[in-house]
Amino acid sequence: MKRQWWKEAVVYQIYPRSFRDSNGDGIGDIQGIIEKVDYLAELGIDVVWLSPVYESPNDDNGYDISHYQRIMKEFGTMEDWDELLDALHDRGIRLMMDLVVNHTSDEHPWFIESRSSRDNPYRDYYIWRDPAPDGSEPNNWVSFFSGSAWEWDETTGQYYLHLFTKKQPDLNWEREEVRQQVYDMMTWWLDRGVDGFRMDVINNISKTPGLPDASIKDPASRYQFAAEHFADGPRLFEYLEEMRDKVLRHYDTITVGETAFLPLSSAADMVDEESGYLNMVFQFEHMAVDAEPGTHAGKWETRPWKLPELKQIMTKWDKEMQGRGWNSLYFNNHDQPRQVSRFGDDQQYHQTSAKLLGTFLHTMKGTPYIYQGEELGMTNVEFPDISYYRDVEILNMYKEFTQERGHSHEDVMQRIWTTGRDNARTPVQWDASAHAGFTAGTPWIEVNPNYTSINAAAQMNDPASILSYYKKLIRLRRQEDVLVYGDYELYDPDHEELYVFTRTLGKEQVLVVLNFFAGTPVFHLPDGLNEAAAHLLLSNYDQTGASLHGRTMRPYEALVYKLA
Ligand code: TEU
Ligand code: CA
Repeated sequence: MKRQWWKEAVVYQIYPRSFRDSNGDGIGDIQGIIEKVDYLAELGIDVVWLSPVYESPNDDNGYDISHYQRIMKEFGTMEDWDELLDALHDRGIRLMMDLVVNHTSDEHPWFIESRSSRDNPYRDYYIWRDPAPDGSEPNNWVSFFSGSAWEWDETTGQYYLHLFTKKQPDLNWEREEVRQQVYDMMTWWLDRGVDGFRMDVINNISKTPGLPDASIKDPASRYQFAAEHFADGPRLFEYLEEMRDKVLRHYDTITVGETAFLPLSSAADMVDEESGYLNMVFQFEHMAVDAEPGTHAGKWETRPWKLPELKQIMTKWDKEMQGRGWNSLYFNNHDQPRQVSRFGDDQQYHQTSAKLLGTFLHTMKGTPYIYQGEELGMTNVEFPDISYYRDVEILNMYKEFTQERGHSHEDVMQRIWTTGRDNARTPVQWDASAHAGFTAGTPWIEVNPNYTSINAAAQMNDPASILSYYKKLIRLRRQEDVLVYGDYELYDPDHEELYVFTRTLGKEQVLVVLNFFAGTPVFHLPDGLNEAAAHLLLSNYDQTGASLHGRTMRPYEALVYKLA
């Protein structure tokens, strides 16, 4: 396993719309980020992953791009972007941009051309098909955001494919010119000084030829989830190899593919250090550990999750990558509910459980990703009505579930409170002033009412705060090579409350003991581990130095010990 800077890095994701508004229009912007680069430097992170800031009509908050080489006017100018890049680089922080090339906005010039006529040179930049004989959609694929994945276009009498909203038409990667346009755009950004890319749904770019119907998962619905036809397509690696050889290999980049539904073996091939194409991927198996499979509600149907299942998933991914590739480590991003609410306890054990989850993500083997506000223990939000919500996925699902599937308003609101993406998109809580110091204006989405108690200002100088603890975690990884490159070994896989593992690098060994719940189980030092020379590296509780073996754990207690 080669030593690489991106293996040693901690990445911080910024969702610019909700990070900090500098000009009072209620929308976060690049100047707002520039105001906070010292905060990021003090936190100690090494890379910023910046969600899309390109020109966009914001149907999906920037994941619908209408010009890849211009900055969205709400976020500022290209001069602002240059200033941000310099401000980050001056502090030794690298910048990873979001590459969204499975689809564009329907307001992109390419699509405007493509939809204008069947023989337009840009026609097959996108995926157009005749209607089925009865006039309905070309196949039965459902969109991620409710309804058919096809939209009828009257002008040319065909449908176009959109796995996401109808304002996000899928690009046709089979067209060589499309691929070359993407590679030219990537090169343009890399030559401007960008240090890497997070690649949005990058495994979706190759579809099953002929676009056949998906198998029936939800008999009550006309449309069926079709990941079998777009999550691991026949030309995916051909395209990524071309991207690697034409662009990536010429730069020292960090790359992470967002690869929901990509099988483990394909993911390992994708990130293989010798023969692969990207540094790492975001896998999603652990993001389904609390989902009730098999219902029409999919991710919106949740159930209590089981720790042994999480251990099994994380251990499987570690073993598959061992000696071959590398993993990302995350629980949060702009698409996921807040981890302290989902996997911790955002009431009685808010601070302790937030620190527990942070300890897990920063002592496992892989590159940790911190999502904005995670370092503050920001929580989910329960807005009283659908009118408070902004996310197109939520708004479409609310309509589908209440109008087409007969769910009550109360039932759907509960699902949105538990799982909705806007949980992660309420403005970052900087202080206890109006709108949490996010904006001097009216925020585009309401601030979580708990900002008066959960905010950066209240934690900045508190050594016991979640923020202070995250700084310690990041420093610990930097000082302990074993936490970056050490082999991971799981103990007691079936324990329902304790996650116990070691990291070993040569003679160095670290033991991590995590109590993921509020119970008080007794910890038994696994056979073969020796605590004689053990000393504490980090904990979310004060420690008395009592022996490890036979210790009664406290609620959400995290222990990180150097054994050798
Ligand atoms: O997400 C793709 C994706 O898999 C998510 O849509 C996820 O499946 C869904 O939110 C349910 O959890 C990427 C971006 O991260 C997301 O914000 C965009 O909406 C989407 O692609 C389209 O670009
Ligand atoms: Ca603004």
